[in-house]
Amino acid sequence: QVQGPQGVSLIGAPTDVGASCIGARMGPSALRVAGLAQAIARFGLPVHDLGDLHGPDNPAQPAIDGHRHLAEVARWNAMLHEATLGELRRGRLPIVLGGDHCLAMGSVSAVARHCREQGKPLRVLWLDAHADFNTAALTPSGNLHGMPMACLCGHGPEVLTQLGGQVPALHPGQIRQIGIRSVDEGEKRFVHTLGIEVYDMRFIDEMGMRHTMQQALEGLGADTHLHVSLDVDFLDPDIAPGVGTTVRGGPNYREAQLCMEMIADTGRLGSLDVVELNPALDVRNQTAELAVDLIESLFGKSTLMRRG
Ligand code: 6HN
Ligand code: MN
Ligand code: MN
Ligand code: MN
Repeated sequence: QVQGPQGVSLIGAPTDVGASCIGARMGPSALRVAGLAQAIARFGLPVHDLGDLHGPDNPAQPAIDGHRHLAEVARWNAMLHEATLGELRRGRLPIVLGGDHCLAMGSVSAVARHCREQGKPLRVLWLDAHADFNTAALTPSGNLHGMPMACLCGHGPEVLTQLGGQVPALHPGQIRQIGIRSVDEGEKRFVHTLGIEVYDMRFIDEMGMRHTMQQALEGLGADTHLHVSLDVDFLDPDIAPGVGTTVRGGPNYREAQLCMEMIADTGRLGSLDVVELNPALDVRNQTAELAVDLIESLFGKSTLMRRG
């Protein structure tokens, strides 16, 4: 059960400027159609849907110096940074409705700034099939949705690393990556060099989701702010087909539920991204509905049921 926030704010960021495959721009609508606001309101929290941010279109241009659409990605993230920071300062729990995962640069940098101002520890749970630690020199695609972790850790173009007013926005020790199963060669070496704690699918297979989450959540302080960045491709494509970059062998329905429930049990959830949902590839909005179902668990649904 979420403790503390005065309410929840939904911030739509309908863009796919960071991706090759277009369609994630429809993510916010699909999540609203799947009943996200109503589902959260059932927990007795006021929900403020701020509507969608308006930013540049996807120009569909090739990469320049290793980055595709750098100016557009910077614009979207500057707006999202402001919007997220504003909601945090109002004491609300922001939920970013993506949009592709480049948006985490704006949201997480805002969360990091807010925690710095409040003197609160921050932990970021990165739920994803991918590490998203590419740089211009390492990327096979130039797509900025493959680079938000690197930028947040201070490795990337200044216009992105400086979004939060302090570089780096995040230190490797604040990050836990879960569900990882597709990492590019150079990116893999970089993740090792930085010393990121990665709970990849091999780890989850061997240790189980319960042990994985116990470790990922270990050492939280009483006032630690937990940010969850949920890339929908974290989930197994059998249950979540509505994603541009599916990778086989992700967490199944029960594993994903347990992951969310254990986060809920901490009572520390402070902010959330839901990204990479691509309704153009979905089947009857089932991936959006699954995301809403999982977010209910993240807000403590199962705990409430257990208590009757
Ligand atoms: N995502 N590692 C690949 C790349 O192009 O950098 C895929 C990135 C996917 C990013 O799903 O958020
Ligand atoms: Mn991602
Ligand atoms: Mn991904
Ligand atoms: Mn908090």
